[in-house]
Amino acid sequence: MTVTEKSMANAIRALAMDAVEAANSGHPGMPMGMADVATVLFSDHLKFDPKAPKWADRDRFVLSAGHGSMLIYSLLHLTGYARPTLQDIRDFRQLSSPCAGHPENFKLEGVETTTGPLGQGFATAVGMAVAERHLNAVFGDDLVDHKTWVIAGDGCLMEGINHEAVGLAGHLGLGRLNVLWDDNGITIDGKTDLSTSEDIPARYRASGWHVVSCDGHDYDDIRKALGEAEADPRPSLIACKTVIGYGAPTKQGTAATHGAPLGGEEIAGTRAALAWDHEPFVIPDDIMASWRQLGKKGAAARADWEIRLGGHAQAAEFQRRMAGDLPDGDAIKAYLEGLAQDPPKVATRKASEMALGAITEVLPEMLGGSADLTGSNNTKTSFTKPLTKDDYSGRYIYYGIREFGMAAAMNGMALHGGIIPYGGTFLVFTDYCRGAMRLSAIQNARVIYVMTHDSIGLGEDGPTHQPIEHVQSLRLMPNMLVFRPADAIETAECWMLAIQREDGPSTLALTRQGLAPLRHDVSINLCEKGAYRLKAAEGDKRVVLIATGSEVSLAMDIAATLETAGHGADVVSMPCAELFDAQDEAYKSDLLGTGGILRVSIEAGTTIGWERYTGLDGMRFGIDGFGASAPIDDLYAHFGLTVDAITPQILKKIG
Ligand SMILES: Cc1ncc(C[n+]2csc(CCOP(=O)(O)OP(=O)(O)O)c2C)c(N)n1
Ligand SMILES: [Mg+2]
Repeated sequence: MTVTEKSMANAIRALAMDAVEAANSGHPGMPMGMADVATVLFSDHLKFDPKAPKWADRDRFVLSAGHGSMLIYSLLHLTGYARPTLQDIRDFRQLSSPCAGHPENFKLEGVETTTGPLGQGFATAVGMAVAERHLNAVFGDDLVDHKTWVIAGDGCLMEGINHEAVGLAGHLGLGRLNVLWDDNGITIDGKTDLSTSEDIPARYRASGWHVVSCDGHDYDDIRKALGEAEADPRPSLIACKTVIGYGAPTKQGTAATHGAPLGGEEIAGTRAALAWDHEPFVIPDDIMASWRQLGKKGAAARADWEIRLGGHAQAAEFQRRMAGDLPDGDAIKAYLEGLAQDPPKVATRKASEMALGAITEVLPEMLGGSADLTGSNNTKTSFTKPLTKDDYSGRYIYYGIREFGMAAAMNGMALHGGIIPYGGTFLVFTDYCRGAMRLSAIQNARVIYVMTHDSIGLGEDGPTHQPIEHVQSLRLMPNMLVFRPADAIETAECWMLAIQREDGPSTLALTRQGLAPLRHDVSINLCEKGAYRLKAAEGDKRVVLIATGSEVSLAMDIAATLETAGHGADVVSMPCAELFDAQDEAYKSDLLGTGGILRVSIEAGTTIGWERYTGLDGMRFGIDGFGASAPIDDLYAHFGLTVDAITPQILKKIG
């Protein structure tokens, strides 16, 4: 008997409901509802090879509705990826299993991106689609010619970030992006008409998308819609009308199937309704064989691609870029040596632009952008012409006022490979980016956030624009490196550390205001250890001043005053607290001072957390309320961040 598509889809349904039941937790409804659509996608459209999950020219498949993780786990298992094994699926949601609650890109090959926070998978896929077009423009059809497919739910489309992602994809004409919308009319609270009456197809069409719909349980109709989507030059939304929890006799079509085990009785009823009379986790040989056969169909395309790569003039450069390796040589050595000759007094945002000039010249994989603050973030260089719908070879994206969308798209580019994305906005608007920054960190994605206007130093725009808690709160985020350089040389050093870091994101917090040069020696990257002694005490050491960014020169001035008063003071510049934390104890205690030495921190932001370095008996200068609107010098005076305000307090403390 030939195996029907329905029975292949039912294998997904069975694995999903049984795994959720075994874990006593999870989301069976979505995989059961989208099983038919996914079966058609994997059999007729998706270009993939389970034996080569990292094949650079594979289609990218993003399960944006990450709660339906059992859908992707089932598909990976059935089509023949090495993992997940059946045992992995049996252990769904257990510590030992790569089948985590939501798909994690670092746990399973075939999972292109971590999803779960609704809307972000979709927005990440936009970045993957940009990466594909850009690399295609650089390396040609022979090496780069693939599509990006997304399965998204009502929630992904309802999130605010969807507006940003859809707008960007439509504007950039990303025709190889196809989104399968699980149009089941259900979310957790019940029917979608509880909370929305939006005309979603109209919104997409108005944004330059092609929209088509289908009955998500009718194979011919699904096939037709997917074919139309592939053929259309615009990005496509395929509205797949589905029944959540398809097959569950009393619960299908209801929110009850969304996020809870179906229960023994309902599962028995589902088995009967689907005519699936196999034990839990048992896939009959003929159905498994059909799936495995389907999983082999991409091998020939992959072999052809390998041959094309082998004979390609740009093969080595393509492989270097996809591997994420930097080219040989020191990208900024000459630039740094030039700086050292005549260190300029510039804002670190300007110093960042200068460093980027040198870096983007020699690193073609750098692809920049800004959320409508190009002239303020100083993110564009003469080597990065605009990336547009008409010229994808460009290396600069005008993201528009879409901070969250920009950050998620950058994740997609980094995860796609071949690109090191960087993008800017004001530091205060990291609040808008934060969900995606967190996913950069979780996913070990090399994304560089260029965040300018990093304190009250921006002056007159006032408290809404003045970051207070931002630097410190980003330091709290695991695997995020936060750099706050103090002058042009530190800025260039921090840029290189961010670029050299292959396994995670970095944030550069940069000033609007000019900063005096502090460093002259460029023989080694002093920022590498996160903190270093910029000035050693001349007199008998009583104080260690620890500062970052714009406050380092203030610390130098305070130290000079203390020395004049007969008290030796070290100044420690700490451009990256996380890198400093990673040093050995000897380095740390030598730098911070021990045994009766007063430690003082100065940073124009929250003082919370600085006890970590100053100890409870140290002193912390910063700002623990919101900022204010005034010229910069007035603000520093108002918040007590001046030599005159701080020095007497230190003198009093050391008696
Ligand atoms: C940003 C975010 N907010 C809330 C949630 C919690 N959540 C998970 S699924 C879901 C409902 C999603 O509805 P839909 O996409 O229609 O999925 P379906 O119920 O159809 O499977 C919610 C609110 C989340 N994962 N991410
Ligand atoms: Mg839904």
